[in-house]
Amino acid sequence: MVTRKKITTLTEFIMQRQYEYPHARGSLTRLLNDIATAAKIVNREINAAGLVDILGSTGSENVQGETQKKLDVFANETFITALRGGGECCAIASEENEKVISFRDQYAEHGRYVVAMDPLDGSSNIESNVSIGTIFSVYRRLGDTNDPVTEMDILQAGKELVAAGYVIYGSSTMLVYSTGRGVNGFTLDPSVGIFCLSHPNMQFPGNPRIYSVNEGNYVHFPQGVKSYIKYCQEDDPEGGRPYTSRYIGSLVADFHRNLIKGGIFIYPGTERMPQGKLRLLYECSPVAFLAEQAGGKASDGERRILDIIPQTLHQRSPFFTGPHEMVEKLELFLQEDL
Ligand code: P6P
Repeated sequence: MVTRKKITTLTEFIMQRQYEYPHARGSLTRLLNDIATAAKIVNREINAAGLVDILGSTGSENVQGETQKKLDVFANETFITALRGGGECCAIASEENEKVISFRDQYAEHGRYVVAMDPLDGSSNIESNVSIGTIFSVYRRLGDTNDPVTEMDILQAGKELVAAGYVIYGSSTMLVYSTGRGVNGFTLDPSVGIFCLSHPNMQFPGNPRIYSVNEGNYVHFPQGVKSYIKYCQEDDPEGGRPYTSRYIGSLVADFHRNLIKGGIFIYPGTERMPQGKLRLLYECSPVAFLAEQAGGKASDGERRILDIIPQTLHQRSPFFTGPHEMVEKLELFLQEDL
């Protein structure tokens, strides 16, 4: 008889973890399941995108002035619909929307949580069939559940996160998340539409040797970043160098590879964009939360990302994240550069 390994589904795992929180009432459990449901729907559209007219641009731009892809809009609407219908989330901050989306229907408006998300990160890679992702983060709302939601409910430091994670739509579709007790990865079995635990307790491996940066911007980087990149390229077999350069241009895909294989992700500020490109609230903070839960570190070069309180929804931040020894080495080069 073939003995099959016990499969733990995402739903079972979330329920099991719920009992570890004595005051849990199931709200977060339901919210995370709402996110997983939306991810499956988006995954289906991404996989079918090449066959139906859903590739390409909508002809409009998002708040960032970036061309909106049709899948961007589809993903954004899918997650908003799922979260509104689930009733546990009272408001959403999304890369695709300039302002907070607060739910006014009598059910969701009293939700205890708010979500900040990038519904489809890396969407510029869609046409080239490169892995893209959804980044999500969950906070308890600050105000009273009977009061209208304001931006202040969402503009919280990443250290206040209740949960954060990403979905990577790649050769397989995975949902990776943490509620502050480690990072766990679930792979979608498309034949039955179930996320199954495939990567329990994800941690950055020892002896990391990958650095990820868009070296096309090298000449505009701060000197400390230039010095660190040269350090990565130096021939030092004892130190495991030269490191390997890997960069996809899709944050979720780059971070996921670095988490599994061991590497640092670098997106610094430049003279033209001193705060870099990545957004603090719905890109840097959730990824930083996962990085720390996986034994790593995330900083803006000086400050711990999770300590930074966003002042605006779409605020950007320089972003350095990965194994702590790599981030700390880069921070030393940056300090020498001051
Ligand atoms: P660049 C995708 O557009 C994104 O927001 C992140 O997913 C990715 O890490 C970054 O931008 C890539 O930016 O300037 O290297 O193309």
